[in-house]
Amino acid sequence: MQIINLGLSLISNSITFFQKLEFNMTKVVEKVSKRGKKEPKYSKETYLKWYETMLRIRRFEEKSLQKYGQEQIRGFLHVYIGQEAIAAGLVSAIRKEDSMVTAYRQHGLAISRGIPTRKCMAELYGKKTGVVKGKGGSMHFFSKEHRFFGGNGIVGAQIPIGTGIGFAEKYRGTDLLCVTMFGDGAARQGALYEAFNMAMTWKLPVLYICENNHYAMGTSVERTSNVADIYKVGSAFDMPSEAVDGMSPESVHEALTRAAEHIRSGKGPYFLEIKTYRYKGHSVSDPGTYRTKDELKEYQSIDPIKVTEKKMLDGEIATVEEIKEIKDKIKAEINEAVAFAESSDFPDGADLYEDNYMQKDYPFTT
Ligand SMILES: Cc1ncc(C[n+]2csc(CCOP(=O)(O)OP(=O)(O)O)c2C)c(N)n1
Ligand SMILES: [Mg+2]
Repeated sequence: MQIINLGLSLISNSITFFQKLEFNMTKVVEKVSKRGKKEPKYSKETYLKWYETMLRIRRFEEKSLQKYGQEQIRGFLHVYIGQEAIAAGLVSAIRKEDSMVTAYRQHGLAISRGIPTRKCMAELYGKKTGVVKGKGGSMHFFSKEHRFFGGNGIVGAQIPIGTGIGFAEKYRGTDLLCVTMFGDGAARQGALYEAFNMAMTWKLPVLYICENNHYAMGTSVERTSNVADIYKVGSAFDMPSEAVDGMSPESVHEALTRAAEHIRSGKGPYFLEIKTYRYKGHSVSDPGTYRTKDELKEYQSIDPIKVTEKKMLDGEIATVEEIKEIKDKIKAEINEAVAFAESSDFPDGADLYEDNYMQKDYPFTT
């Protein structure tokens, strides 16, 4: 009986051994066939989220440029085209409850916070269904619900505002932070130096981000200071500071995650200089004579949307069909946003007296 049992156990062990061997062989073959392909660093969901965010912003702004050309949209229009990888990284690395404040080049950031494109488009059209009821336009989006505090036309004005929001979070004892964004031109403003000093002294939860797109209107970074590496400015305050590749959502995400962790642990502010590039002019009226076509082409060859799309296809993260589905969805969304804006009404004259400090129950002072 014992001999029979021993025999049976030997047979069953050998089967398991061969099953295991076969399984391992399959794995080896898979590995060999995938050799040369880089394993994706992040999940499919993350790549798709980045791609969709960037594409939504790009298509929204292309459409707004077109509608500006047709005189449907008036006033100022500063587009974010080329800088979208920053907005993508912010979506994955920053909490919805965190707040954000920025300058006038804001459509992409507002969309990344979750403000619906139809409300943004209606705002560009000056309609009462816009994100600030048609009273702000392109430069002055605001949404308490999305913790988006604007939208500022005065270069650098938002830096002390973001510092103040950070102060409020610390005072209330939350673990939230305020993402305070500004351009390379704004980095030369005196307000930045005062704000950095206070934020470090009081260890405020502020994530300062300089979106260095190389130009302040037509003036290059090199012409505004002998310190062309703007992140170095933080060292005057002993603020942790880094330069980041702003053409890659991965790099942006990683730097933001590192910075946010530092801030949330109570250690105070963090400064990231995110190096990026704007493909269009400063605003719609800019002929762009201060830069060469080759420089523009160089950055267009590393367009974050194209690169991410290629990466997803080459790495078999997403199929051609899945990408087409996203493209179609966004196209329909942006067309719907335009239809919504065009069919909405302009504000009434009497609306001028609402949503300002004259109102008794003004909702944004508490
Ligand atoms: C205090 C102040 N000075 C000057 C201007 C005019 N102005 C508007 S945008 C701009 C350039 C700012 O460049 P940057 O901070 O790099 O932002 P970007 O436009 O590149 O996003 C200037 C000088 C202004 N709006 N406010
Ligand atoms: Mg700039």
